[in-house]
Amino acid sequence: MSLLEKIKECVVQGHIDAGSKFPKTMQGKAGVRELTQKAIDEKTDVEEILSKALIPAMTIVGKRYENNEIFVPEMLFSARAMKSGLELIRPFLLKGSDLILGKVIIGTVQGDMHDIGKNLVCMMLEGAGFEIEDLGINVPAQKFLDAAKQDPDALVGMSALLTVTMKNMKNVIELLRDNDLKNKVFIGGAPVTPGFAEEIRAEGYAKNANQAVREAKRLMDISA
Ligand code: B12
Repeated sequence: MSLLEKIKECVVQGHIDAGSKFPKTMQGKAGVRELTQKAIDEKTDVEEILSKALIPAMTIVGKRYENNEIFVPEMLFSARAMKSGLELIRPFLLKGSDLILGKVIIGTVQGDMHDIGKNLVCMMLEGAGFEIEDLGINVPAQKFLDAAKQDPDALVGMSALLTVTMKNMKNVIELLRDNDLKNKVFIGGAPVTPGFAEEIRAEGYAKNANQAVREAKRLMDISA
């Protein structure tokens, strides 16, 4: 098994590091933390660690959950394992420009606790030179409105991972427009589609963190 495959397997299994007690079968063995560090030390491209190990692992976890092979606690261990890898990668994604391209206000909409994807989008945007105001998870529409009022030129980014919380994106956009705010909005998250973005009149959509950077630049009229 290659190093990237090992990292992926550890995220799928929810094995954070050698000191972790979960899962029992992996106790004492190197986990996501040690293996990701090893990959970094070996000068593996961090984008590759993300795209070939960490992100696909979460897709597998999602499928296993859907098939009732694992349940919420296991999904949570995988999320923690993923975060331990992301922490190590973060400094590399942030070593961007000193130039501030613009500001992005971002959050996961009300009712939704998923933040791994949003955090990754934040890291990439920050690395590309955007200033980030991260409102966190479970963010009520009013909080988006208050932040947008403070920064009428900022982009507003929203994340949703649940089909039931996607509709809250629409509420935020309506609240912004009812208050005559013109902040451009871009959205993302696994169940979000370009069609949905169009339907709720979001100006932008991106399916991953790299595209989120491109989309933020497009919305701010910044050439690549
Ligand atoms: C990890 C996880 C959890 C963790 C979250 C931990 C955390 N801190 O985030 C925990 C265990 C807490 C959890 C809980 C639940 N989860 Co969950 N979870 C997942 C899982 C496995 C992975 C999500 C993830 O991190 N993916 C990796 C990241 C990198 O990808 P991403 O989030 O899609 O983000 C990328 C893009 O979408 C985009 N993007 C994301 N946000 C934004 C924002 C902007 C502005 C832009 C431009 C782009 C963008 O860029 C990101 C980076 O590339 C998914 C399965 C899946 N395949 O998505 C299920 C999943 C989302 N969960 C699901 C469910 C059902 C739940 C629960 C309801 C389970 C329960 N019964 O309690 C709860 C809900 C809690 C709540 N109220 O939010 C379902 C949702 C089904 C649906 N259609 O609604 C899924 C799809 C699993 C499944 N296959 O059934 N979950």
